[in-house]
Amino acid sequence: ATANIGVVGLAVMGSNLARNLASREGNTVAIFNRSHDKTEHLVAEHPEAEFVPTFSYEEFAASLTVPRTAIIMVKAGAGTDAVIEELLKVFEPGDIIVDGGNALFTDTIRREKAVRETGVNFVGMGVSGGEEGALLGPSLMPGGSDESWVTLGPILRSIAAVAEGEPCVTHVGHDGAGHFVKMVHNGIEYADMQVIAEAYDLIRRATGKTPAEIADIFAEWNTGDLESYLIEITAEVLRQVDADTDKPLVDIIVDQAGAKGTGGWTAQTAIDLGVPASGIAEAVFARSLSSHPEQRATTGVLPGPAEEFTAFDADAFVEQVRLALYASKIVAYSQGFDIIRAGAAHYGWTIDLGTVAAIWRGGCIIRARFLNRITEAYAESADLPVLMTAPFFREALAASQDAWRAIVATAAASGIPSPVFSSSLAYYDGLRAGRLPAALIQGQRDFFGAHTYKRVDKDGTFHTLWSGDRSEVEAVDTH
Ligand code: NBP
Repeated sequence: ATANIGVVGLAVMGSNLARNLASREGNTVAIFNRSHDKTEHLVAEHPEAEFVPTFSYEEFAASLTVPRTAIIMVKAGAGTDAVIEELLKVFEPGDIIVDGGNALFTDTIRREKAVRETGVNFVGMGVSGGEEGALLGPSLMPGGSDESWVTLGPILRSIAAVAEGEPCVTHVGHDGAGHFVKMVHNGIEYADMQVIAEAYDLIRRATGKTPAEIADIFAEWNTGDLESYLIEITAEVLRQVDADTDKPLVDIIVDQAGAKGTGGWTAQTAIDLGVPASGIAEAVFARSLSSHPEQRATTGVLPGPAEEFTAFDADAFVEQVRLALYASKIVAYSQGFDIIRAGAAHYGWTIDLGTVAAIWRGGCIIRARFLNRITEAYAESADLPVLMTAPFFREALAASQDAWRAIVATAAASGIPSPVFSSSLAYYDGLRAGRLPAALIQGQRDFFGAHTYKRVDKDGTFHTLWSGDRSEVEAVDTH
């Protein structure tokens, strides 16, 4: 046995992660793929890497030093279960199986429980940063047991991205905590991308600026509070010109956004946990709306404004949009951390929210300067009930909200869709509201379903005899 770590699954993510591992001092990497040609190809292409190519699970296990540690990077779902089954035949108690695929966290909880019974450790690990991250340094979100972190920690620290001197990896929490946090990362990513898209759309429609001019605006924004990978690549995409037509590429791309599902998982999980992550959910729905051409054929059928608005002062409008984007982004992150906190409480994980923000500063798609502020907010107050109530964010929201309201109002009046700008504002005002019409909802629920209500002036649970004499009775709370 000569390899200290192994990788199973050598498609783009697995081979890049294997190369990343092999490039770090002291690592020898056993590699295995179901189809042998990928293994042979990787070895042939990278003679410089310390690989031990293997062609059976037995050979793979025999090449690993004990405790054996293998990272699985195969298609999430049945592929992962198939590989775990094979590895369990050749691994021994104390060995570690890491699933680096995009697994649904509930699958990870199930797998961890089943694998633990064999004495082998199972770690579900979120990996963010795409192909380039896997090769040069991803943000890593491992869950699993404390015991496996002892062996895994140093290896993962050596391959992770580095942000401000710190490797972007932490032991997030037990069993499915890592995949849960990765899922929420992706949900936040959906919202972040959508608010950027809404900003671009509003600027373009209201100022008539070209995509290249708007690229300059995003490049400028990338030097301030909004500095982030997504703002940076937005400028690149907007500047791209199509070689065939000489038009901006963004005008040639079909306007139907795809999705691989992790944003939807985040929204579903938020609903299951009762967390109002409306910005993230709206971002998921915005993609689904875009992808239904048969429904969108209602263009010109449904009445409404002409989706036109001309900004009187283009520069001032652009600045208002920047502030609206910033405020909506704060809401999306606040909602995302809310989901993590609720998930941790529900599943019994201890998750340090400030550290989660810190390990997202490098390697991953939502890496941003902004995340430092989140780490600081939780360092000051670890049990902050709503992230955006931290002083820094409160001040940012105070400074941006007039612009935010103006932009949402303009978008609504002009018929320009801005689902995340506007739903984030509604959420924000919902939190601020002293009293909500939820009281009326309770009245309605009591009317048709005898669901009872509480009173503001005394304890207890009450029901009005709506179909009787409409007097109130104290009810036994069965909920
Ligand atoms: P794919 O998701 O395309 O999966 C292809 C790999 O899965 C190949 O190695 C294939 O082996 C293997 N595989 C399958 Br399919 N079924 C298998 C089975 N029953 N037994 C053994 N191996 C099986 O690869 P990827 O795009 O490199 O992604 C790998 C994982 O990383 C996925 O879970 C993905 O969601 C996750 N991820 C991807 C990104 C990204 O940016 N792409 C980012 C973060 C995480 P074969 O060669 O024999 O067919």
